[in-house]
Amino acid sequence: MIKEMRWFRGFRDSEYDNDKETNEEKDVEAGENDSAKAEDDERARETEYIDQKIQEGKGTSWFERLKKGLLKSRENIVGQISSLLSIRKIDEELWDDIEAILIQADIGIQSTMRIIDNLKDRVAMQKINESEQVIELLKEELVDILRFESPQTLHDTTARRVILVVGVNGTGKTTTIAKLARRYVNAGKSVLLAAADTFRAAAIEQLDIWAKRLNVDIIKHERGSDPAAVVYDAIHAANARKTDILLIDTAGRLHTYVNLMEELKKIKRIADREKGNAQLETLLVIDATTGQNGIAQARLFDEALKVDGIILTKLDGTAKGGIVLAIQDELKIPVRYVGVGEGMEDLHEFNPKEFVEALVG
Ligand SMILES: Nc1nc2c(ncn2[C@@H]2O[C@H](COP(=O)(O)OP(=O)(O)OP(=O)(O)O)[C@@H](O)[C@H]2O)c(=O)[nH]1
Ligand SMILES: [Mg+2]
Repeated sequence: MIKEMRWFRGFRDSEYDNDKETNEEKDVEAGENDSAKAEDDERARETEYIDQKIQEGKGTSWFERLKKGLLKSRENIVGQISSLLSIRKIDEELWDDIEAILIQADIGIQSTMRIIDNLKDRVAMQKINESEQVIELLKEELVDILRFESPQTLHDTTARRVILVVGVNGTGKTTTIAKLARRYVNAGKSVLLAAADTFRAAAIEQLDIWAKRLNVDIIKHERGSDPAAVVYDAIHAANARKTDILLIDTAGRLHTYVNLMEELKKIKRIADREKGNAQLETLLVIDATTGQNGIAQARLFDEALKVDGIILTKLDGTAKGGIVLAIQDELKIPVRYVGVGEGMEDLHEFNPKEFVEALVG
């Protein structure tokens, strides 16, 4: 995978490092850029990679895929707690050990404390002395923490929607947009994509290949153009065509963090002003493998942009799937989707009960 994406990464790095380039290096690069064939080859490779992602995971049930994606976390949390419970009686030391397991699975101190307190109360009240029964109670507590009432409007599926997808670079914004676009197309909705990551030419190109593969339209401008102008055009196109879903891809990195936030705020202002009768949602993509750092990111994005929901990607790459609980409990922002793999089928609408079942069931 990493190999196939090298062109995009290489392109990114050369763009980021533009300021540092010497003239000599620029000449060399100009020579390389002249080679249209090389670019065609890279585009063909990226297209092949995308086609592979579309095929991946087909044929297995979504629950099996979710379970498989959460395997590392499952082994980490359930494996450890079950083996503890099978050999130990319920005492203070056992609670301390369960607490330590939950904290190291990134469930967060606040959530863990609450879970342990509730478990202790219930065990005392129900006079439970079989340690195996504790795991059932634990499941219920986990579901309870994850059950989060999101604003009603977000579930109004009949409204046209403008979905602004934000997040730091590499978290999975563009590929998640592709996954969402595909879901909406399969559900019979009309979809339009907006390439508002104008910082990198490769970002526009990547979204463009996805659009072709998914057979949806895309609004794009030149690299370096104002992303708010792309959003303005895309929203007007969506309004005129009465498009059900407009998905906006944004940059994850600019020269500075402040620039990025100012750019995103501007995009959001324009989107809000021009959206007509569509609903505007801001979804933040977080990479689960970044652990508690993802929570810090979410705080900053929420402060600047007021985030409506979170998409947590790469849960398949971590044993600390407990981060879902920490996010939802500490930030009070609903997790809307979870990503458990690179395949097109690996994005799941977040359902607490199913998630806990897949995690500790
Ligand atoms: N394992 C795994 N990989 C994922 C998941 N979601 C996305 N990825 C991968 O993460 C990498 C980065 O994804 P992108 O969609 O390009 O990320 P981005 O946020 O658009 O990145 P920038 O455009 O640089 O800001 C790709 O290789 C994706 O296939 C997931 O749920 N699991
Ligand atoms: Mg991207």
